[in-house]
Amino acid sequence: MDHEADAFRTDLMTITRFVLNEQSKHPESRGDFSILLSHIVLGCKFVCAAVNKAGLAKLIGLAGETNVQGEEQKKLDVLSNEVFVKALVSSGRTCILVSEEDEEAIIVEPSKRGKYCVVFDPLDGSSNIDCGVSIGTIFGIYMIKDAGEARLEDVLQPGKNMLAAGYCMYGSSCTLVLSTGSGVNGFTLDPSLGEFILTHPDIKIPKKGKIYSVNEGNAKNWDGPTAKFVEKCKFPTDGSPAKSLRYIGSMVADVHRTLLYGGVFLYPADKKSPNGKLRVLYEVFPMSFLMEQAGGQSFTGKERALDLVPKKIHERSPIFLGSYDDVEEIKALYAAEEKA
Ligand code: AFP
Repeated sequence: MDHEADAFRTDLMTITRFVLNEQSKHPESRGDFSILLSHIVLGCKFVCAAVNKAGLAKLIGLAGETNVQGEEQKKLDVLSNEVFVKALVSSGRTCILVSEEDEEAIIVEPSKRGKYCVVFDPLDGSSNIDCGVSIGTIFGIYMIKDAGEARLEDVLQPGKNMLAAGYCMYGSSCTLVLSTGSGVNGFTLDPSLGEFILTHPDIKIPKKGKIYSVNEGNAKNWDGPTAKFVEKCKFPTDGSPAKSLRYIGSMVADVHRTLLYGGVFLYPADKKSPNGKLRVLYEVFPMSFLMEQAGGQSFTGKERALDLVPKKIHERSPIFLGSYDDVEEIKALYAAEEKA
């Protein structure tokens, strides 16, 4: 990269410009999707600012307690949820919202309704907040089947029906990764401009990776194929070098690294949690959508993750996602077990 030229770059591809360019490829488009996305981007900027201030907030009072002004402080995940729900409803483009924070789906009142359903985790990895580890927002977007009526079935669709998916990572920088179904692009927030700028165009995951990412503390409860795969990562029998282990415990950060460097992220089923831990609608589907769009794969241990049809909005599923060849190995181990 020519850093000198970069320092003086004046022709910036902002996320708004990028989305409008995409929109112009569809002359029939009325701009509804661009408007929805601009509201999601606003939510991400708001949460980014709140996360950056989280350490500072401790000086004036702990989350959930009262600060020196006597005001009740909201926990960051509760605050993030409120921010996204309000941003999405006020876009006038949504009809059903499913949030990790809310037991029930939110059906938007008719006067504010649009044709999109948004499933999201407003602040995933929130148990990491207090130690400053990267956390993020994950989202997926569906279109409603019948514009006249909003029903729960509109969000209980397989992930392959999603129109778009993405995440925003609040880390050393704030990065928004998005796919609208034709590749994956990454944008970094320039704090001086308050704009997300295209910094990672057309992300492609390496075909095979050198990293595996899993909570090994659950190993004693794993099934055979998962245990065999991890064993192969550490003690390969084909002459290839052993893989490195990297696990942050914050899905957005673990998946972001996997997308850029390659390798595999797994949250398998185990004896204690036969459906794994991660939620289908707002963790498994959006991340699987991005992986496939970047040339990788995503598998549940039984099927392609995006083919799964959820029956409940907060359903969980095991997940293995990442570099094409690595996931192919996991699929072969499950196929062999089924045969045996
Ligand atoms: P929290 O939101 O409770 O921190 O959970 C984060 C998460 O859902 C996901 O981001 C991680 O990949 C996963 O859980 C980590 O789970 P383990 O702590 O069981 O490894």
